[in-house]
This record gives sequence, C-alpha cells and structure tokens, in this order.
Amino acid sequence: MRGVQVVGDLAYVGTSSNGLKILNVSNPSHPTVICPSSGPETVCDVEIVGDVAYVATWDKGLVILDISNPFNPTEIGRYDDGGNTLDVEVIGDVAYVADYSDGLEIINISDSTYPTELGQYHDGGDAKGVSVVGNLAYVAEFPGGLEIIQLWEETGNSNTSAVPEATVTSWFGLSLVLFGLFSLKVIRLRKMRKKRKGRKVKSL
Ligand SMILES: [Ca+2]
Ligand SMILES: [Ca+2]
Ligand SMILES: [Ca+2]
Repeated sequence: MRGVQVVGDLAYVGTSSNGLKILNVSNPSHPTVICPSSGPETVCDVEIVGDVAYVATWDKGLVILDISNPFNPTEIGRYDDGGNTLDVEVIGDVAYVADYSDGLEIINISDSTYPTELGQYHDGGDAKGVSVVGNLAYVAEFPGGLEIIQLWEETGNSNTSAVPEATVTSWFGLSLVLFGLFSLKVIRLRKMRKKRKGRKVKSL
C-alpha cells in the first residue's frame, strides 16, 4: 500500500501495481473493497479534491481520475513528461509534483482533461516529497535535503531574504543538524509564466 486518503466513508488507497483501491470504511471493523483497481499504475501518493483524484504514479506521471462513481473510477487526464512522480499536492487549479529526477513540477489542472506544465525547478537531486504553504514549496530531495522554492514574489514590503532565517528559526532544535546535513536553499521561481526559469536567491 502506498498513500491513502479518507473522504467520508471512503478510503482511497494506493497500490504497488493496481492503481487506486477504494474501500468503504464506514464500519472500520469491516472495511469492504468497492473498487479493487483503477488501473495498472504504481501509486506513490493520492490527493482527493471533490470528485477528482490526483494520483502520483511513479513512472506514469500524474494521473487524474474522475471518482464520481467510486465503483468505477475513470481516467480523465494525465501529465507525464518523464521523471518519476512520487508526491502531489493540489492547491486550487495547480498541482505541485515531486517528480524525482525532474525536480519540482508545477502543473495547471484547471482543465482536468488537459493538464499542462506551468513551471519546473530542478537544479540536481531527486525530488521525493513536496508541501506548499503560501508562496513557498518545500521539497524533500535526495541527497540535498530540504529545498525551499519561492513560487512567486510577494508584493509590498516583504523581504525575501527573511525567508531562510524564519525557516531555520522554526526548526531551532534541528538547525544544527540541518546546517550539518542538509543543503538549505531558497529559490525564486518567477510567477506562473509558461516555462519560466527559477532563480536561486539564497543558499545556506
Ligand atoms: Ca517538465
Ligand atoms: Ca516530469
Ligand atoms: Ca536540487
């Protein structure tokens, strides 16, 4: 099993070679399988938004499933330009994907049937996990450690140079470990323009 999300009475569970398995877990003592497989993919992560499942499928990219009928999920879109999709986070019309040797990919999912790449950042290493908070993407990367990628510039009086200091402060107890083991970088990625290039603004 790889990745799981529960919504209401249903659990969406990733499998190693059968896509998503969907179970009714309304009785947690007796979960019942209502869909054993959505396809042949290896699922690394899944995020459910309404009637849509965004599935990170290792070597098959980001797969988008219509799950309005959980007994029979159907693929409605897919984005795969190489890499290995390990983790996905969806915020609004954008999917942020940790795509291993392709780094961070940012995918426009406003049209689920035709996902398109908005941007990508990769400066080496393998992206294995991603979490987005505000305009920052936190990427777990092997072997570099944590990379913090600025997705767009703040307006007004915000100071981008304050970002790494604030971040390290929040992990005060781990800061020495972070400095010793990880390469902590802050990268500016120009806002949501097609094929925009990222630019590193600070390294620690
Ligand atoms: Ca790409
Ligand atoms: Ca890719
Ligand atoms: Ca990197």
